[in-house]
Amino acid sequence: MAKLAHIGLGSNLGDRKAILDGAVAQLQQTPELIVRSVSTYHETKPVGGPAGQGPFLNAAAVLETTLEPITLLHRLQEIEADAGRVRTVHWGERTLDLDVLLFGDEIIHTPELSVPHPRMGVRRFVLVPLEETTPDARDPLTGRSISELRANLDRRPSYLALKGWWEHPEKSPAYLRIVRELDGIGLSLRESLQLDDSHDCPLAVRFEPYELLERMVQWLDSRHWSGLGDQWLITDFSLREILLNVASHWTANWETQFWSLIARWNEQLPMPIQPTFLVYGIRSWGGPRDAEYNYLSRDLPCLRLESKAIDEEASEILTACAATRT
Ligand code: PH2
Ligand code: MG
Ligand code: MG
Repeated sequence: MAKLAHIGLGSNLGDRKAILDGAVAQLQQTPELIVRSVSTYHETKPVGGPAGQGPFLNAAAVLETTLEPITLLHRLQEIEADAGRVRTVHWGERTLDLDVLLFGDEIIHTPELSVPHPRMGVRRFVLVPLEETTPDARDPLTGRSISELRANLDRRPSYLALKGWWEHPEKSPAYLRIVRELDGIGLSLRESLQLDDSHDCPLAVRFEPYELLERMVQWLDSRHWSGLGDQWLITDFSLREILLNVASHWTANWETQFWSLIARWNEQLPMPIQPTFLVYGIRSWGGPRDAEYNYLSRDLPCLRLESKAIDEEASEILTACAATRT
């Protein structure tokens, strides 16, 4: 059975237009697939990677194919190699980059291939061309359409939620670096609740859930932040994470409690701003708490970190923030 695959194309070296045209022609010559549509080519500033790279031409294409996802990936790699791509520097300049963005509604996590593409929800240079070809295609991770994901990046203020960072004092320098380099507004849970670092008393013991909820919703009330313009708001927690933390402490039946809190909040409190995206550590991949993480993230675009060192994490996050604007 043929499926629809969405791919991203990029080039920032050589005759970029001819290279993208050539890649599309090679796709068209592949027997097991039909090129349904190709977006226009968008010139974009390079995001991440070494300094001094030239601008990219980015595009998206919709393919109908009977190939398995991994076989499609290998075919894309052959086309990249034909265009003279040499894989030396990670995120370095490339004559041609072809990425599988979506493959039907499949969710694939293997060492070789992750679909949906792990960073597509935070990348304007991916979503804008993709929206031209298929605005209604759905990202199976968030359930959001491509148009919704793109519109999410246009919302202001931009809001970066660093899930669970407040519990890890060793992440504090990275948090401060992110706030500083984004020239954003930081909202730290410990400071806001005046928790002192010395004792780790669970939040649920110190605060009645509804009181905590009310405070947090007030901090994140979009009316406070409407004047931020293009500045980022950064929190070292996510609202849902704290609610879940508190609710699961108060009752074994935390799921019901969680949703009744949300229902009360919808009735009585102003709507807090939703994160533009949420950041997870790599340890959440396939780990024992995966179900809980998926539950928390649900419809939110997420960045799952690949870095091992905390300082690299900060760079990875800053790159993702830049990609939302580019
Ligand atoms: N691809 C990257 C890293 N940075 N920046 C732009 N503008 N366009 C890209 O396609 C791109 C990038 C990694 O694949
Ligand atoms: Mg890429
Ligand atoms: Mg690639």
